[in-house]
Amino acid sequence: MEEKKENYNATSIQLLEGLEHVRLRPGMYIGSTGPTGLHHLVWEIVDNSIDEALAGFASHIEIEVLPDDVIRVTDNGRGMPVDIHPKTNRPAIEAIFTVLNAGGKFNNNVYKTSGGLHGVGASVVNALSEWLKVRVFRNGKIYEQEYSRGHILSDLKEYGTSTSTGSEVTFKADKEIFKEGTEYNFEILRNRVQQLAFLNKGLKMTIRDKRNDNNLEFVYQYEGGLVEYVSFLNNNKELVHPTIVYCDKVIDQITIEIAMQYNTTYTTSIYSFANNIKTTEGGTHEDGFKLALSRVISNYAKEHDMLKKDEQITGEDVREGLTAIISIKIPNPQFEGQTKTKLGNVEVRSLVSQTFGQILEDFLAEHPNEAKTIVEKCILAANARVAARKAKEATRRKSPLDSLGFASKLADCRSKDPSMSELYIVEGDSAGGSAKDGRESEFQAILPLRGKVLNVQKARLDKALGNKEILSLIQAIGAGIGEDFDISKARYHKVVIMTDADVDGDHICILLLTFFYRYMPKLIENGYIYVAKPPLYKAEYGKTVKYCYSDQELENYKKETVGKKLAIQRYKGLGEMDAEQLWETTMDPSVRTLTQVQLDDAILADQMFETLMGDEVEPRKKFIQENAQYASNLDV
Ligand code: 28G
Repeated sequence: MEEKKENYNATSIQLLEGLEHVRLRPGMYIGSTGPTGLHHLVWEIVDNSIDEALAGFASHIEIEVLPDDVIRVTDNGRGMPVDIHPKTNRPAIEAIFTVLNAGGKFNNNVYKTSGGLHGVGASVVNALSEWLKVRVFRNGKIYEQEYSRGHILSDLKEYGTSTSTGSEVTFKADKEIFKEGTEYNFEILRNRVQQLAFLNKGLKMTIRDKRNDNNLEFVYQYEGGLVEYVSFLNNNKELVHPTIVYCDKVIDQITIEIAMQYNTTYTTSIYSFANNIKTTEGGTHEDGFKLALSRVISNYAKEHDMLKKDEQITGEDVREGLTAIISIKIPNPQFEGQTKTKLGNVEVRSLVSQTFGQILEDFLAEHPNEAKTIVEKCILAANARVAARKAKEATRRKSPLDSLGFASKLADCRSKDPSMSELYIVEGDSAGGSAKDGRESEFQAILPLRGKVLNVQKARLDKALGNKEILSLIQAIGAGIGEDFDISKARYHKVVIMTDADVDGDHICILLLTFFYRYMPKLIENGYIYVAKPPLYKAEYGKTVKYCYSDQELENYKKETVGKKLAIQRYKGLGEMDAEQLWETTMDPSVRTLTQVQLDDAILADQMFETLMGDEVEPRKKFIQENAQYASNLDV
């Protein structure tokens, strides 16, 4: 033993200590020894192949999950160097797998693109593998070497001939380290491989699962890079404009690739990456993008006189409905933040802001129609934001008569127990009057909505938010609105929309559903929203009265009563019913039909709303006619 130890030189001791430390504290190098850490091994190796691709030498990377959860990664690059290093007198490849890079702490990696700093993580993977085998195709030959738990098992062997070049690494994660198991989740691997293909334009990436007979294989190659990524994310979404805005520039060794496009949803999907690592906490690249987006769109709106007095577009407004990917490749990334996923390089902020700003400016100038649509959408978002804020402020005021000078028309119920209480939102003052008289005031509250006000054909949602009745509604429910909404404060666990069974009634119903969907979605998710179904007909003979809720029901009743002299009244609106009739047909819990609104119904309503509020008159008319049954079809 003594003699053997003396044979070690200083470097080999250091080297052994390095990989021993990886095994002692694996979490420091791969984050955890759970599933995330296990999958991280794959990415460390794939990273090296990607570096070889970014250096311009590899075009295809294959990842295979072999039986027993063995991973094989192959690239068609130059092949890892096998020449003898003059100082150590050992093949260069050995260092790649056995020398731990100084300061190679988890997530603190120095970028390797074209700088030739390959192999940062290979030694870590080697240290944490039960066995690892590397093959190099180079110089017309095949080389091979095997390791176990970081130790060299055999010298680099040279055998056979090869006409191609490249590297192949095969390894089995060490069960002694990954105590929760070494089973890979193929979907996690596939998903990230696809993402890497999007992030590295033109690179072909193949992934296979060979653990069973299914032989799953996916091949990804995106010549359009981030343009294809955005188009993939916006698939199935309604687009605001057809052309994806795209920037792909290299400045001072920094690659800036950005793609963006608006859809008609209200959610923002901005994803940023630095050196293919997702920067969940954002950073200077994302800041630069956001700065440019606000600046350029605001300037465009001003320069084209698109803003009314007092209208102002904020950063929030220009991001509504936006799908954007920002990918930066930089030689020395600084990762900061709680999870080291925030890009800190200060020079990147203005670089991205200037570079992308110019691209966006040019895009708007060259696509005037799309520019107009985009900027108009942002102005709409700005107005909605202002309206929502006003509504919020108004509903926060305690007094029922606020500075806007309106008194709520709410006829509240006596019960203070929300689980027992119902709020009826009733179209029209006269129906509201009947509902107030006919209700069971212990647990039923009535809020009349003046149909005319709401039925302004082109009222946008933000206008509705400025509407006194809607403000009363927010106040009545008492749980706030938007982000501040607190379901536990809701004063009623049943909110019933009761509108006329006609086109205008449907229209108001759709508007209310849209309102709830956008500003109080929790009410819908919790099943608090209902639609009441008033009768369409009253049929009577002698003293017998029958209410029919559909044409079909009336037809059936006519058949049942042949020979009788039926008096049929068609209700044109709730207003035609007196208090007693309204109670009997629509409000009495023992006989009424209430349809609970599902989230899907609300999403549909939201889409309908967009169509209803569009500028084209004809399609809107047609749409209203075709969907006149909407409220009654809710229960499908
Ligand atoms: C298959 C799975 C993982 C790799 C290469 C290619 C080279 C390389 C890798 O060199 C050391 C430091 C700077 C030159 C570089 C080959 C230059 C010439 C390479 C991989 C030596 C690393 N010929 N392919 N490393 N550099 N693929 N795939 O790991 O000076 S690692």
